[in-house]
Amino acid sequence: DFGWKKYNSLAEIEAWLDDILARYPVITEGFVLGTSYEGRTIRGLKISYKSGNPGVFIESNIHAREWITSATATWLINQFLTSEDPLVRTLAESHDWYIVPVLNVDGFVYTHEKDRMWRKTRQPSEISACVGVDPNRNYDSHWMENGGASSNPCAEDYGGPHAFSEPEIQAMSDFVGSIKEKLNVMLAFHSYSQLLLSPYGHTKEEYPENFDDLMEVAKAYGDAVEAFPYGTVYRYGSAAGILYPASGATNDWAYNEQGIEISYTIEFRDTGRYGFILPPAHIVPNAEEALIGITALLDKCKTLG
Ligand code: 0X9
Ligand code: ZN
Repeated sequence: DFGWKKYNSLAEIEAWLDDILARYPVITEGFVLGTSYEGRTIRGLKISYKSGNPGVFIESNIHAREWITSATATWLINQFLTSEDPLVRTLAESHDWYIVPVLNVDGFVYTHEKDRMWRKTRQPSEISACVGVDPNRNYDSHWMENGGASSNPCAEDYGGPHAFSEPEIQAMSDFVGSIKEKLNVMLAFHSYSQLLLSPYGHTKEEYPENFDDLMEVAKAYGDAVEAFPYGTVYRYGSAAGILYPASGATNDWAYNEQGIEISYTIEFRDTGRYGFILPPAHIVPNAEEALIGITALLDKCKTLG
């Protein structure tokens, strides 16, 4: 059964979502992003205490093996609904939250049932025996440019036969596109490395026009997390600048094509000791850090012009 002392299956997460929707029928609303290649429904939860709040979109578990992301996303949902801490209440009630705990549903199920280290989607290739596309290279934003993705279907960063070839990513595009006027912030949850990555992913020769703001906001997240009891250190910079070129990723697409000016990839714990196989004892501490960091990030956003 569902909890944060262990990692949960997709069925457990969905049953818990149903329970939340039944318990908080006024504040929460379920939404359907779309249908995966294997026919699963991709579900999201909207939390809104009052209309007209700035919107924050959280995309989680686009990479199948990054289980800490959905564990953290569900913990945040629970805090936004149940916390009695006034700072958390203020955060929860002053934003409209759109949260997709598991975007890559097919891959996620595959990591539970067949291969714990699976990353990609599960759509077969027409030109290869290798299965799946890197969904975080499949958005139509500088797709396949500058060596930021592979054209080899067997590669872990295969960009796909064309942009939006993956139904999960097309669904994200349709849904986010339909609410983009309401969205101020896009956060894409990943693991691991403890990083906040801004646009751009496709080049380090150019930087976004609001890069100084993006770094100030990222610093606020990092400082808040480091000051928190565990002293966990996050580094920050542009994705191509401090990590590697990656084109067609969620936060770059949100920034470049949807005009969402505050847009990050967040790489959670750890820095490599356990990597993707992060022990469940890290779930709550990691999620606490995400809550502290997101609070600081959104507070800093309010001070920007
Ligand atoms: O390579 C990725 O997709 C992300 N790292 S991960 O280890 N979780 O796979 C980083 C993506 C950041 N790049 C851009 N935002 N472009
Ligand atoms: Zn990832």
